[in-house]
Amino acid sequence: VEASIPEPQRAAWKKFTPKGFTTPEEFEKECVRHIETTLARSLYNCDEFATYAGTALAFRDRLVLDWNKTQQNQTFADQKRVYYLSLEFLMGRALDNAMLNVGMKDVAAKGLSELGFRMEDIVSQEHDAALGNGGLGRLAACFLDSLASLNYPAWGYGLRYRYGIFKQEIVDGYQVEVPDYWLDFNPWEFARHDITVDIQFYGHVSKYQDDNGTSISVWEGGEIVQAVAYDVPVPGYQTENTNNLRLWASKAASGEFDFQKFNSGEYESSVADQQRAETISAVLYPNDNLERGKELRLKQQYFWCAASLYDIVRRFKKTKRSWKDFPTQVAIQLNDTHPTLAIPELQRILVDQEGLDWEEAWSIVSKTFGYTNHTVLPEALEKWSVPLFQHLLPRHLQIIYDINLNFLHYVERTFPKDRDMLSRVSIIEESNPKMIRMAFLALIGSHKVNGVAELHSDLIKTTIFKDFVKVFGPDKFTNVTNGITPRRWLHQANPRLSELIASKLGGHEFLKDLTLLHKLENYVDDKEFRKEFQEIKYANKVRLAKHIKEANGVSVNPSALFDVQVKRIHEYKRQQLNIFGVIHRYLAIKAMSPEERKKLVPRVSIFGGKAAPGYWMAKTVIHLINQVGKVVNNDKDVGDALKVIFLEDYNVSKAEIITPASDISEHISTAGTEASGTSNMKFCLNGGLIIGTCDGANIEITREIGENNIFLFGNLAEDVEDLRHSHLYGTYTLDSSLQAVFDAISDGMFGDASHFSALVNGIVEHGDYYLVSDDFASYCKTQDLIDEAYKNQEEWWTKCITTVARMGFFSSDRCIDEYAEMIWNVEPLPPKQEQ
Ligand code: GL9
Repeated sequence: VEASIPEPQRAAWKKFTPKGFTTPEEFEKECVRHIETTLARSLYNCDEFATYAGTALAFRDRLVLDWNKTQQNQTFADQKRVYYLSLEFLMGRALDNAMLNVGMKDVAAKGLSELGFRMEDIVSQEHDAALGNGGLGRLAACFLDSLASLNYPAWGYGLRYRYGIFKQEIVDGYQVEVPDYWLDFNPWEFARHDITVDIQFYGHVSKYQDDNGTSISVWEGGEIVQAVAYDVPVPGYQTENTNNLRLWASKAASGEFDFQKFNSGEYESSVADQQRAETISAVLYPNDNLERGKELRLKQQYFWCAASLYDIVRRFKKTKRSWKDFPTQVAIQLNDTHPTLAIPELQRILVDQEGLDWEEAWSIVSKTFGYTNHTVLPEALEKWSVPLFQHLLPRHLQIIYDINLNFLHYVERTFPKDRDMLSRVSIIEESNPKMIRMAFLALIGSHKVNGVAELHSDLIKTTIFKDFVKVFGPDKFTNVTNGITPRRWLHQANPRLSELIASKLGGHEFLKDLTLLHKLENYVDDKEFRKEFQEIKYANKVRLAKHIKEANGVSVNPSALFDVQVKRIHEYKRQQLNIFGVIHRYLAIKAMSPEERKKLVPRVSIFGGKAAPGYWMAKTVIHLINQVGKVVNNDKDVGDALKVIFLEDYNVSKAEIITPASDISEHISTAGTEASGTSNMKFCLNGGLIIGTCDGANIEITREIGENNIFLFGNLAEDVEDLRHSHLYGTYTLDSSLQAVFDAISDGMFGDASHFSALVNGIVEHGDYYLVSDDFASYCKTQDLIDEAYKNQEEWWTKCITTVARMGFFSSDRCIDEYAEMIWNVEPLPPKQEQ
């Protein structure tokens, strides 16, 4: 029942609706009030953390007012909404972003300094919201920012993990994982204990006849876990529009059963039940581009899909529209296959609970969903075993079989001569045990499928989804090249550059329309502008050097060329190619005379990234980087010519310091393996150049900024298959400089060689699947070109500035407009002007 203030009393209410602060004094008043009353602290025990909390709560108050209005507005507007379903939202810190979006950072900074604090120190007190692994989760966070900033009526749905991605510590050169408990103080979430959904697991399916004699399936028995909603406001930039991110937490259902147990003295076991229920949303699976088929993961997926769909359907039902309107009111985007269960779940709701017939229901379902594919790596494609599914979700298995049957009938009619086709496109893989191919289910149940960069979107049509292009035609498939939000990745991470650009373009309009950056090309030759641009890069490098000194105890020269590779550690991303290149450089330096060394461009090689806890090869790479760093950084012959740094615990807030400080960043995946990459865009937007392969969005970046402004190398995707074949069956000889690197490793130059034998043997003996040796010579040659290019400073800065000016295409705002038009068919809903 919806309660509401009666009309005659609303005037009184409106009189007292808070307005939010506008001056430093008003901000201070709010901040101090929160510290004194909400936190029960005083001026005698107020540290930086308490001040962060007071500041966050003061801004939260402002956000909540906008958020309430936005949600009201969306409810009354009665227009189509977007629901973005993602198991990961890698949000990072919220305060700085909230201050900038609301446009009150300067006001707060003044207020804080009057209270005796520095903004920078306060902002860095916040714990990252790290509910994601890497690019996929960060993309979801950028999309939420753009959806809110562009006034789209949109909600995100995810899981409220108690533990986000683990914290990485480096101990004796090895990665150690430490749990990330981040909820001690989280002012950005609102527990909605009144918004709950009961979620069923296990049990069995019974068939009954209804009054008309039609048979109906009922899912009975099993156990119930409760989903509780936690809402997080997502503010747009310079708009009152504030969207909602709803995260579900699991809790034991407070049913009679528990109560009985409790009363009969089984206190312990009733508490154990509760703990078991709570494990569903306890922890984020820390794998990137890898699927492991664990039961708890499947439970997470169903729990979240079922709760979200129940919520969406409940909201739709309030409009009293007929079911056939559902796809005109609701667009659901599946971020990878993780939420694919939403498809059979909606079919189940419509058929089993709402009584629609199968065809009618399926036509609604398949118009509602869109599916984004984020990888072609076979080890990342989700498959669930049929027996596990049968056990956990018996009714869904039946529904999937029926979806498959209808689909295969259609394929059989359309391609009567191609018998093999049926087994190739079947949702069920006829293995032992049988497996459910989630990507096929997602594709069949969606009206559009998209990849995340042009090459990737082409590849899915010629590899994993080849047959489906024949079945559905090419129009079902499309591309939306990834993007990043310029608010966080330029304005927030690099405020000085943002101000410099604003001073030339007449304001910050470019943060809402990034294509305006092209006007910077007028300043490429402007002496004053170039000088300031360089000074900003230098200041950002000084800041990173300071961080490196504090974190690693190594002094690096801010005038050196900063070469950065920060991303999850994965063989396909080829950090091993980078570190072998570093060793090659080290050997070259050792062979030089002191005079020759002086002529070198000094270089700092900076690495960062987490390895999945069970991924041994990735952990070996981390170990090798650290060992090389230990040797190189302490070698007197080398000095400033080369430093090797591994930055611990790479995350969003560290990325905000690292990204603006790079001269060259590395995006060097084996061609055809990195679906898009998004940090490549971030580095370019911050005036760094990149070295990269013809892979993912590097290709569009090259097209936009021009071949002269990027350092491309290596084999092409179309040649990868043949090269792999030649490693296995041809006569292949290893490049001699790579051989020298391997010799140095086996000689024990970087410690016990046996630690690295798997890494080396993977290349020398086991087929070099990621083609490190094939690309090594071209990689090293390109690194030499970079040194040469850096010596010509005038030309270097021309490249950097030109790159920034041509990054307009890579705003996530552009992505969201493309999704809205091509896939969702939704319109923005501007905030209502107050009368
Ligand atoms: C990824 C791709 O590997 C990236 O190339 C891509 O930029 C992002 C976003 O589209 O998606 N796919 C994928 O599984 N991950 C990606 O980063 N991994 C995770 O973050 C889990």
